Amino acid sequence: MILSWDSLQVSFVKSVFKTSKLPIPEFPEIAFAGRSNVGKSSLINKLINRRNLVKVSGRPGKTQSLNFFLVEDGLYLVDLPGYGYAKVPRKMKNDWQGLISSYLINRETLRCVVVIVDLRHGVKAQDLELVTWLRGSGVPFLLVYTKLDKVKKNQQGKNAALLDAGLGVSAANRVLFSARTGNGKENLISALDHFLS
Ligand SMILES: Nc1nc2c(ncn2[C@@H]2O[C@H](COP(=O)(O)OP(=O)(O)OP(=O)(O)O)[C@@H](O)[C@H]2O)c(=O)[nH]1
Ligand SMILES: [Mg+2]
Repeated sequence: MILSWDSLQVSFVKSVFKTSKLPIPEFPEIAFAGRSNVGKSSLINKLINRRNLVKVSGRPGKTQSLNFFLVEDGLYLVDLPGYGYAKVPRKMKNDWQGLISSYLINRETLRCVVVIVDLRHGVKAQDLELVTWLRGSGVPFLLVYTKLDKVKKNQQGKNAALLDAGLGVSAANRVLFSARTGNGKENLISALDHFLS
């Protein structure tokens, strides 16, 4: 599927809190996962050139449902709730986990899960857990190390190498990105196109 990512028609479709409410799987899908506050929603906004179509906040735990966005009548982008936010009650946490893992495993139209990690931090247990689980489950994923603008130039490569080693990926299989500057957007797009083609 060939898309020009520059001037896309994107519309919000729905927020989903239950597996039974998922939209019909009629289009290829890309889902965005990562810790609370890592920048999932910001990354999607940058990707589609929209300032705030996807709600962004300084408050972790902003996105609490699976939010579906339709791109050009032919692709769903799915903003997932973040993990690792301690203040969420345990019962709710389990419900989310159930919803998200069943979505990721069963969604036949899901082409790729973009796993977003903060380039400033080392590997977090939950990131490794997710990546390991996706690998074991055969769900295709792409790692994106974000907030590149927050890391000094001479530190960027070192941080990325530590994440690569900790998560078990090669430099060819991840993308460095900044939602603030748009740095890395071209690489992200070509990586995504690969999953969509
Ligand atoms: N400097 C910088 N800030 C960023 C970047 N990406 C996101 N942020 C900021 O990080 C905060 C969280 O961004 P969100 O996009 O809401 O993060 P999220 O992962 O969707 O968060 P939840 O929905 O709560 O899980 C906001 O204050 C963003 O402006 C980036 O690349 N660089
Ligand atoms: Mg969000």
